[in-house]
Formats: sequence, structure tokens, C-alpha cells
Amino acid sequence: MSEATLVLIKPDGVRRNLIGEIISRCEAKGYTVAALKKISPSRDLLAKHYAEHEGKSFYEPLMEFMLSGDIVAIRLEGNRVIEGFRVIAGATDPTVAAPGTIRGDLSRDWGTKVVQNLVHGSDSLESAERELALWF
Ligand code: DAT
Ligand code: MG
Repeated sequence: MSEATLVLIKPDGVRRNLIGEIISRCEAKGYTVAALKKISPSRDLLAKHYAEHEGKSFYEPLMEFMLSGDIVAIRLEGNRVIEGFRVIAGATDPTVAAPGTIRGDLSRDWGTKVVQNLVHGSDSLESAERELALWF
């Protein structure tokens, strides 16, 4: 049976008109966009989404950044898509993310308090199920 993950195109990706580029990379890899919506999430939804990071130094800047503009939420499907999307997304820090990845090719350090790295991808089966239920 096929797997599903939550992909978010964060406000920097939407502002920079990279929605098509990012979705193209997911489709070119062979994954299926099963559901997609552009939304302006509430603080409550984001707090649930990022509950694991509450209390960390970058938590407030992260929340402010995620509230700074529209987000595109995608249910992406395919065998091993949770792991596979994180590979094509690249490392969290865009400065060192490998060339060929979304973050490595399209993002960089802008000197902000929180890393702006274009995309979110669920990091485990449990996270994917929890996050998909929050956003869809
Ligand atoms: P990822 O998005 O790669 O799963 P994460 O879940 O650890 O990374 O963190 C969520 C987001 O928070 C991440 O995309 C960017 C930001 N972030 C993480 N660690 C950070 C740090 N040490 N300094 C600044 N921002 C950070
Ligand atoms: Mg994460």
C-alpha cells in the first residue's frame, strides 16, 4: 500500500513564486499530488503542527515566519514518500543543503532569526498521520 506525507510550501516559497517549481520536483520524482490547498493557517494550527519545537530559541521566530503569508499544503503519495520527500527537500540549513535538492538549489541564509527553507516534510509515519489530520 502507498504511503502519504504532508508537504508544506512555506511563505517564502509562495512569495518567491516557487509553488510550481517545488511541485514539479515532486511530480518529476514520481510522487502523486493527492490533495492540495493554499491557506492562511491560524496560530493554533501552527502551534499544534510545531508542538515539538515549543520552548526552543527559534520557536517564536518560526511561528511569526509561518504566519507571515499564505502556505500551500500538499498530501503527497507514493511508496516511501516520507523518506523520499525529505531527500529531495535537502538538509534543514539551506546553506549546507546539497545541490540538487529543493533547499540546496533554491534557498539560502537571509540573516533572519529562523531558517527560511521553503518546505516542510513529515519526518516519520506517526508525524505524517498526525500532520495530515491537522491540515486536511
Ligand atoms: P525540518 O524542517 O528539516 O524537519 P525541524 O523540524 O528541526 O527541521 O525544524 C523546523 C523548522 O525550524 C526548520 O525547517 C527551520 C527551523 N529551524 C530548525 N532548527 C533551527 C535552528 N537551529 N535555528 C533556526 N531555525 C531553525
Ligand atoms: Mg521537522
